[in-house]
Amino acid sequence: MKFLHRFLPKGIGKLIFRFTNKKFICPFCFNKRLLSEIEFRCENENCFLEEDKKLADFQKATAIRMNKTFPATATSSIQKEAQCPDCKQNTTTRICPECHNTLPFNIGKYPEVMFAFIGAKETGKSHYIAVLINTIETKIATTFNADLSPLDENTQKKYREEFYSPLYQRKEVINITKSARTDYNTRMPLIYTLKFSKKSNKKITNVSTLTFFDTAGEDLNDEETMRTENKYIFNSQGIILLIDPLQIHEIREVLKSKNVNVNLPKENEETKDIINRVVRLIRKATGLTDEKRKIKTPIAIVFSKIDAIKEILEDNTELFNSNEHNGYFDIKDANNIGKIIETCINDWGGSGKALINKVKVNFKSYAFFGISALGSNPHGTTINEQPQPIRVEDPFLWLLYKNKVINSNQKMILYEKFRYNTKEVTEVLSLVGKKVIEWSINTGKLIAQLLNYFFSKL
Ligand SMILES: Nc1nc2c(ncn2[C@@H]2O[C@H](COP(=O)(O)OP(=O)(O)OP(=O)(O)O)[C@@H](O)[C@H]2O)c(=O)[nH]1
Ligand SMILES: [Mg+2]
Ligand SMILES: [Zn+2]
Ligand SMILES: [Zn+2]
Repeated sequence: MKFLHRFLPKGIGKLIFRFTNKKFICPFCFNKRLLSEIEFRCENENCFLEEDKKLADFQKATAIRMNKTFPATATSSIQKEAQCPDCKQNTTTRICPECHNTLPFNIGKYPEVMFAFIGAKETGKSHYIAVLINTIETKIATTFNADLSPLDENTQKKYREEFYSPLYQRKEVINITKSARTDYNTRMPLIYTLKFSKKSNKKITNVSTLTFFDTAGEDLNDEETMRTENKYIFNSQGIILLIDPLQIHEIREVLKSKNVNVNLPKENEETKDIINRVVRLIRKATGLTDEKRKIKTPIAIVFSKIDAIKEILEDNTELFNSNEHNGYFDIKDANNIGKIIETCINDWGGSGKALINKVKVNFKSYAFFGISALGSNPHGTTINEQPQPIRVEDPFLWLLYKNKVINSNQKMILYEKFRYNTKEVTEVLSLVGKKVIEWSINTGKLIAQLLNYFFSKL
């Protein structure tokens, strides 16, 4: 194929080569490579085993013995199957040439959307991911005619064992996330296929590969760890930054003064410092050194655990009424909620104001949200009932909307405005019209009278 391109006119050859040799980003090591560079791993249990140094490096293991790996034979287009040079058996296991992790079977086929969940220790990131995925699978699936399916066994197992089972089956809180420096499992993403279909005939209209990355709060205390262990932050198409209102000094003081009965967690790392690190990292990694230019990655600033501060937010009932969204991202509702949360952050005083300013100065696209994964405060390490989430889907849908995966109701709002305005304009025009006609008739009458008078004098 590569050879044939040489005989085609230069432009067309280049175009075909680019089309047939697209690039992909590995969801494990984040290297960008050509699809034709993807390698294979033999699946035959009886074939030779060999030391896999690249995979061992990724897993920080001393040595790993695995089935043999070998390059693809095609130089362009996506090769889905290859024959092991030793045992001659066919294999469909495709691996990243850099880190040797098994790649999602549909890599490069659909748009890839990666979301990074960040925030200080114990802000509620893991509980949020657990409840969000369940909410997408159940609620969003119905209101959006969508389907979220784990892409492989690893995702299915990881979600069930680390997120779903403790919360939904054993009714326990999820363990703190271990540092990716000591546990490579933390770096393993949850990868899903998200499909949307038509209500009428269930025809698939849109497919994306959706990847979620949980972060260990402690890894965000050090920029070097973030650069090496949390590469997804600067490779993601959306950032969800969680802020725990219970870790904010001013809010804790109000809660104490009102004798509100909640277990207050430790006051962890300042969110402001985390944003500073994230900004520096993204700027360095993407070469965005011009401080006048803003970061394009959309960032959702999310107040977690809003259930615990209900008493100091009591007038804001809207915050506690989940929105159905009904097949689109509801912009009007999001703006209302955003204002409530922004005001709340602003009211902390100096540090809250500084945080809002930092986000606005550095990010082109940002929005404020309020959510609760559990709906109530856990008792120590147990929860009383099934999670009763509040508004967990809002930031997620906003990021999908920003990535053009779903639509907002902005067009509908504009259309309504236009219709309303058209009605007003028509009314004004008909009034003006009437006046013009009246005026013409009167002027006509006057001219007729004048002519009459003029001719009678002749
Ligand atoms: N009231 C309330 N508490 C919550 C909620 N979600 C989580 N929590 C509490 O917050 C604690 C920390 O939540 P995690 O999800 O483990 O926090 P994390 O951000 O993943 O923490 P690290 O893994 O250490 O970075 C939990 O053990 C719960 O006690 C919520 O929606 N409401
Ligand atoms: Mg966690
Ligand atoms: Zn890789
Ligand atoms: Zn083999």
